[in-house]
Amino acid sequence: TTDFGIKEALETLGLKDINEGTSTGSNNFSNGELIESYSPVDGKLIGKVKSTTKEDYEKVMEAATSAFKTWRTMPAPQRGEVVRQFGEKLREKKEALGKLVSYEMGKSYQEGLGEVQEMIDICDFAVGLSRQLHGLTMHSERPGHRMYEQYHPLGVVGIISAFNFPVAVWAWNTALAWICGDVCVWKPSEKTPMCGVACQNIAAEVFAENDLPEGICCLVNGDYKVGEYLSKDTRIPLVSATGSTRMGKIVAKEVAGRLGKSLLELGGNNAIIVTPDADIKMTVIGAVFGAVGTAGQRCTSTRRLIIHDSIYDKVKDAVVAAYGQLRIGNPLDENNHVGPLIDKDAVKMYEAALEKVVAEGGNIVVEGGVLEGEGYESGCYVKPAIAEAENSFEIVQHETFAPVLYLLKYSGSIENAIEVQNSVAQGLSSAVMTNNLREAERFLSHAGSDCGIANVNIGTSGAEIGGAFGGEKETGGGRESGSDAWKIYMRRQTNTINYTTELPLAQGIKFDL
Ligand code: UN1
Repeated sequence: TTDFGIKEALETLGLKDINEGTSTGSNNFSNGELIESYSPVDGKLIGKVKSTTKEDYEKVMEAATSAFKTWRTMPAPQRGEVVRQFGEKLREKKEALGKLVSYEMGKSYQEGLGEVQEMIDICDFAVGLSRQLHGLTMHSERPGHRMYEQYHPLGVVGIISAFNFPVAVWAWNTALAWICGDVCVWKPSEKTPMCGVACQNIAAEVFAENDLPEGICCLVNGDYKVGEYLSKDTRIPLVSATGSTRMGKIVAKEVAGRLGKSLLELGGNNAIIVTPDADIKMTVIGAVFGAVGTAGQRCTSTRRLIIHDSIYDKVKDAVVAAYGQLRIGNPLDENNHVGPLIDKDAVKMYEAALEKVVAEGGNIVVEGGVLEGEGYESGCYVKPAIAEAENSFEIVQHETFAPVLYLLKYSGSIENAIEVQNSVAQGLSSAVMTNNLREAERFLSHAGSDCGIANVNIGTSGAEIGGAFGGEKETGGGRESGSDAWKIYMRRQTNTINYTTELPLAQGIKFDL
């Protein structure tokens, strides 16, 4: 059997001696217990990474706060140049990093490459943006006065990211934070620690080549306890956290308690509305990729299909037929569509969801189950499943991070479907499949989808980095990556300058001395 070039990829990424728990990422001060990373692909140990103790963390913060003093004074376009070089390094290492993402996380190699492409894209975006960190100018009410606003670097940005996008979400945050003049301390998921060290190695190389302190880019490893160091630390003005709503609520409370800022990108419960005017072929592609891509472990994964009763059977049959074509297996083998779940705990949650939907009265139309035998030794491979359900079911209201798709029926006008779509606690991504202009515009209107992302004739996942990414309600309200998402990484300052020899007061107040 082939190892799909994993050994070579690890070498390219500087992860050779990782079995000793060597902290190869420079500026990784970690000396704590070893975190073992097992691949969900074949169950084998990939390597061990040292976790960060409280003492180690203090050293990291010293390095970060001191690096900020240099970095913040560098002109933004010069910081952009460093980010450009980082993007170039990512282009060189795209295959190796994409492979590691696939092997450590379990998504298909194509999706691993796609994730690294998102990193490259955000670097390009950030480079241009480094010349556009602009505020507004306003007309002063006082003669001979000028008023404007400017954006200044914020400081140390804490980043907590999830296993499902082990490298891209970090890059969305860091590329912007860096051009904004901030330094970053990153806690990757303890389920994908090797990806964290690999990224740290790539960034450290760039900072070293530019004679810049590596404290601009810091890595801390561990579970939620290390995340707590970040959320409690008053030296960290912004904590950006991606993951479960449960985690986000804890982080939000902690950060708000010290009046810090948080950027939250949490759970989704994303739906595609399929109206009588939908293109069925496109609907099937969008729905199936949305539901089974990344084995249903994207926060944008399609969880619910809300189908008009007049075409319900037709859509159901087409989607069920497409599921019959899915090949489940080693994600590094490009013939497979669906890889494993991240670990056995995730498998248990998947099984529990299927039991629950049946217990609540749902009807399974594509049988699930855990795969066994050759190629499935890790115990993490499951069959994508489909159940007919009601939106009010507790399990349908809940985000299960697995390939379980619920079919829901609506009748009458699109308003009824929008009502169902919005009747969940989460508000990340949504889509409508229709060729009817009125339906599409209603869906996008003020009375339409309540999500941060609303698409027409494409699925719920696979957002481009040029737009602001994030959602409402229990998704947390944060926006990452494109548009003006950069503003949260900076502090705004309003400046009023008087160029006369008088000192008139605002609001016409007289104060004669
Ligand atoms: C996530 O799952 O946390 O829209 C991010 C998408 C990707 C990002 C998903 N661009 O599916």
